[in-house]
Amino acid sequence: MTRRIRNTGKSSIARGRVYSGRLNLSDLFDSSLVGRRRQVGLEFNGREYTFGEIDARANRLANALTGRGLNLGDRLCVYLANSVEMIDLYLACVKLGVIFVPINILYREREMAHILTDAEPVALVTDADLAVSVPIWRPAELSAEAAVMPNVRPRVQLDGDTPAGIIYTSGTTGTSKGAVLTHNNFAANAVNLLACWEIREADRFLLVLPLFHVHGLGNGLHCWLASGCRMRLLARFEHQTAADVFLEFQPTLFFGVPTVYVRLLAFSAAVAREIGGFMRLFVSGSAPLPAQVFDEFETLFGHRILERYGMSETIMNISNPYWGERRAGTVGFPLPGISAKLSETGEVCLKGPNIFAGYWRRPEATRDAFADGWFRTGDLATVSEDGYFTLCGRKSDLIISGGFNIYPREIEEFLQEHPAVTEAAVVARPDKMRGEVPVAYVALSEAVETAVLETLCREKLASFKVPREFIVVEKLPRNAMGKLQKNLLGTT
Ligand code: MCA
Repeated sequence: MTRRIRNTGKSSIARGRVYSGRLNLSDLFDSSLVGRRRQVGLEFNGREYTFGEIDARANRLANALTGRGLNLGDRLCVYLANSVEMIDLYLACVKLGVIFVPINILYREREMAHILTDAEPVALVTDADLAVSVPIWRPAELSAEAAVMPNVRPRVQLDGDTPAGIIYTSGTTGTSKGAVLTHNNFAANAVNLLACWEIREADRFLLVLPLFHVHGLGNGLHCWLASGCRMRLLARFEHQTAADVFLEFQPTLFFGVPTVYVRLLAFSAAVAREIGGFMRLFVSGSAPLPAQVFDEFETLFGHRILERYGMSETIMNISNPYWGERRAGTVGFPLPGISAKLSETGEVCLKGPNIFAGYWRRPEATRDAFADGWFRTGDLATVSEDGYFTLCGRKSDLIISGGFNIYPREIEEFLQEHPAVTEAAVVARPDKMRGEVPVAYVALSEAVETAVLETLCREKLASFKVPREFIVVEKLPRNAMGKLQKNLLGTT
């Protein structure tokens, strides 16, 4: 007897239609959420969650969000610390094709205002008391609504070009742009990191980085879900308790910014050795890792940190090898599928499936960011004979403190709003712990205590942007054309 295979799908010819990455992020995560549903996938705040529970929570929440009117392509802003609720929201958005817009939890209202106007979200999910222009949804209310919803997967057809998230480059008015990252961008990144850093189900992953940035979200959360390993998530990194967490959880995999690694150098030699014994891979990024930290870390923990290079617009681009030499001070080679070249001026230009779709509602800025199809990163680099990239500066004025980007112009404009401040210049001061910290030079028209300026900054700006020192000068150094010469301002 011949067995007949019935083709149940209706076929049609849709010429010109692009079928892009129909195995979208949701499908990629299903290897864990469905495939390993009885396994414990997550530990948070002393509770364990199986992948099946995480999937069910996200399905129920997705149904609750649909009930509140969210649809494919809508934006949802999220201003939350790392938590299970934040993961629920992200996965629900992924399932619905709703665009997830995380906001740095350290931002103040002033810094969020531009993002809320620009992204035009349906709502902002937060438990903070904020006076903002969009509806606020409380996580506790959403969870209560979700709890009575069915655990049924939303039926939304998505392809790989669907935007999954918008990551804002900063909160500044005018200059802050939302980088639109698609399902394909995130998927290409996760698949690359799994392959290149050998991330497996057997890993135990300690995630301490904030989920509102690409490092914690695109690398952290995605590598966890795509690999099906067990992840312990912390609300935040706390150096005082970090040694205990390492010893208790015994991770094999850890992602950090250089500030975190500087903190880990304070562990005793015995503790560091023990941690080094069960750890498999330490990865560093978001800011340059000083070669001295790399060396000291190796001496103490017996591991060479793997440094890599990424951006919000591109997720990961260039990485030191897992096998092979991890060279201090360099970021290694372009990841598979990614091409990198240096422009005439030494700027890193990139092509690949990881490159974002463009800036949200900014066609001009998007056009400017590309040259002949290559994304211009704004980062300057050199390449060694054997192909290792070394970053050596930025085209624009940027300070990186503890892995957070600071645009000096934003702080300068803020300071100049004070009636007594006639001029302000913010520059980077090297800092052993944070890499760099901002320092402000101000010219005043009338006497004002610098403590007053500091308090103002503390009230209105994210803590990492508050200048660590205010230096009063008569006037700022300018050249004959009147252009500010920041290089003449001492920072030590
Ligand atoms: C920092 N602070 C926080 C938090 N993080 N406060 C509350 N919650 C947080 N999650 C503030 C504190 O208010 C304090 O400000 C200052 O940071 C330092 O706090 P401390 O306890 O001394 O922390 P630390 O040991 O110095 O460590 C800081 C940190 C933080 C935890 C490493 O800098 C951090 O989370 N960095 C990660 C940033 C990140 O994920 N960047 C990725 C973006 P004050 O001193 O004023 O009181 S770049 C990216 O995504 C690209 C793609 C890439 O390549 O990765």
